[in-house]
Amino acid sequence: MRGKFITIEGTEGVGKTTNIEFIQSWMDTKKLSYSITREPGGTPLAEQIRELLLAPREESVSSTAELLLVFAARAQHLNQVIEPMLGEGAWVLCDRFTDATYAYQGAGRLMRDDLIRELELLVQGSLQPDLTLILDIPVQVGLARAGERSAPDRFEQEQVAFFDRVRNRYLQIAQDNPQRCIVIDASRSLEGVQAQIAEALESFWETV
Ligand code: T5A
Repeated sequence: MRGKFITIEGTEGVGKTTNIEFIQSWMDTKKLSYSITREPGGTPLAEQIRELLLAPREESVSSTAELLLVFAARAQHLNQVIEPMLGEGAWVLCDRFTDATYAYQGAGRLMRDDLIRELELLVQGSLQPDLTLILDIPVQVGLARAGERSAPDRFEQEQVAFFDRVRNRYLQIAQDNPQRCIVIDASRSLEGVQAQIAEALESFWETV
């Protein structure tokens, strides 16, 4: 049987990395075979593209170049990791996927949705996540959390208005895809966030 594809999304510093460990322990209790990966990245080539995308630089990066790099990394990741794992029956937990492109390149960079949609079709065909957890938090809180952890990458150097657009797009995506997306209130304590995630996972499990 084909594996399930779970993605975790949200604005900067929302707690994706922190909560992936929690989801991993849930998958362990269910005795699932799984792979944990991330975007951009997940293969040696895609990780190199990630470095290109995240490195702060003097040169201004064209939004089109950024969009194509994101999808180039995704094409490689799908081909080398996601599709083979799902085909073998393993679950795949991915830190960000195409919703991030609609949020960051679409709403953030103001790239046209129809262009993103064309690239989405080219790169992933009809493949969509089975479950997407969207961690939601006021932008300033997330940026403060991320700032305490490490120096800002190229995206984290953007203005608050950029991240407000990103956050609103994520909420819109959740509204448009209620069968796939669950919004988690990530402003609560870690225990509070994880209780919501556990509930979402258990509800999903009942449908598997
Ligand atoms: N990107 C990506 C695009 O533009 N287009 C795309 O298509 C894709 C796929 C890199 C960037 O790439 C862009 C978007 C991104 O800018 P990333 O590394 O996944 O993607 O993004 P980041 O958001 O930068 O990831 P971070 O690692 O910064 O944030 P996390 O993982 O959401 O947050 P985390 O878990 O590291 O937590 C941050 C801090 O908060 C604390 C943690 O301990 C940590 O110190 N924390 C909490 N504190 C209090 N209460 C809680 N509930 C907490 N939860 C976590």
